Amino acid sequence: MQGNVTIQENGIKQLDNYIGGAWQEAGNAKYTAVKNPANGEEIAQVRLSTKEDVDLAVKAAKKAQKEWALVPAPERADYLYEIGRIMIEKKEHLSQVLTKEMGKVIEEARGEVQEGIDMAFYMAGEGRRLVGETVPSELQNKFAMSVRAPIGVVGLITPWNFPIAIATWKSFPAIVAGNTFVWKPATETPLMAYEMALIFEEVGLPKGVANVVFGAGSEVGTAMIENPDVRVISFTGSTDTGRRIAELGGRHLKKVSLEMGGKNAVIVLEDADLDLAVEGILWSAFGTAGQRCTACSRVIVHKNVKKELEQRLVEEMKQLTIGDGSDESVKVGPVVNAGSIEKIANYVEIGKKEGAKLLAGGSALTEGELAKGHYFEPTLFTDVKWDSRLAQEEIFGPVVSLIEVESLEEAIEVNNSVIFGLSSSIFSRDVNKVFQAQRDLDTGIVYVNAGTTGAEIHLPFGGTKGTGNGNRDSGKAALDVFTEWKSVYVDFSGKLQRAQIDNS
Ligand code: UN1
Repeated sequence: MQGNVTIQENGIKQLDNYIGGAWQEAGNAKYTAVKNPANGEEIAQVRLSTKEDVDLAVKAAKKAQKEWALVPAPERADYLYEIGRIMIEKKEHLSQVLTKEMGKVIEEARGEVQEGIDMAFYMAGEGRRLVGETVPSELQNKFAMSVRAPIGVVGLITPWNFPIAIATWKSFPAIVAGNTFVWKPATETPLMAYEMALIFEEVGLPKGVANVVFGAGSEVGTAMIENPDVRVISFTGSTDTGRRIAELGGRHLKKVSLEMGGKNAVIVLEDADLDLAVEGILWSAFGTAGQRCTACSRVIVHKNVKKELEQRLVEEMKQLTIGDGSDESVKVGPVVNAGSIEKIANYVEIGKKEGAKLLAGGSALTEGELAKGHYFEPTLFTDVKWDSRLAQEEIFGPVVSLIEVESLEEAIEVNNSVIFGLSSSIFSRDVNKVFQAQRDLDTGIVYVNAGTTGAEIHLPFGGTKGTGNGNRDSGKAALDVFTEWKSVYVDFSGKLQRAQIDNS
């Protein structure tokens, strides 16, 4: 079929960029190995692109954009319907590759691919909406409306933890709105981007609409931001990188949309259904080995149920099977790489020094088969001080900190004390408390009687404060990132009418 990858003698695929509808030649490009975090096996090699590669891709995208913008939006949407259909056909294959390159357990990988499929059909529907407004003019015989206009070439920078879902959150609204894009996936997860490029090619998306450039953020990301023809940068990733992108983007007057860290909490009140709370905490804390922006990393618990919750969590944590995520019975897969293990272990040490009490886990797993991959035990601390580093900083691994409080008001204050504001959750059966919480929790997403993960694609996804910069991925809010509002006035009076003057 399509796709032009060099297969090396040992069977390893060498991934090159997809630019202007063609697969770039290897030339004298440099490559780096992509490894399965579950067992350290090399599964591909990915090109480390240069500024020249980026500029080539932007040029192709710019060339394609003028014509693409003139294709009627419902017709642009037809490509998304087709992409969605092929993703359904390939769902199992994509899920298997996803687990292999990123490590999440296969059931979650299937869920993530489904999230991408959902996004395809949802955004395809936007092709027949892209709603603007018609409003009365203040002057006679004058018509006023606002329309969503495409912006141009957009740059997408996506993370390794949701290598397909987040890419669809950004590329699909970009496509339907009439933009063309250059996408830099994370170097840890290029296979998902390669698979998506194959699908873009298969549906016959006009050349240059979708471009994939592999490589490091420092080289490829920077070149994208500095290229004057890239009008928007949409980024999901770490707070440090996001800050650098905002700074550089600011200098170049780029529209920048950022989705960054989280320090999400589950609040458990004394009237909560504890069985449900335990399930919700385990799923949102240890799913994806805690490597979701939305992962639960704090549990804020009322003092009257603290002991019981601790006991139940410790008990249930023993049931979590850890291992290679392609094994259907495994509940917790590996973390992404050795650097991640080091960071998590470092936070465990910080927690101990800060006086938090370790109730479960706390170590990397290095026995037997697990030694080949990067595994960390699901870890639970209690008696954590709300303002300690353990309770304030993003760890991005399977570590949960329990914090005791005496009231709903205190729980909300503790929840809101972190610099992030992505997701929060409350378990309670008291409708008054629940409504007070959903009003006062300062996060972009609030769950009631569910954990902190599980966002659906037709609602806005994003956070307050240090999690973002006011934009949202997914839902129709995503269109605000990828369109420019244009206000159009049509005067059919045949004379000069001055607004604010001739009608007063
Ligand atoms: C992320 O972790 O960046 O709500 C995305 C969820 C998923 C998306 C997470 N639907 O957990």
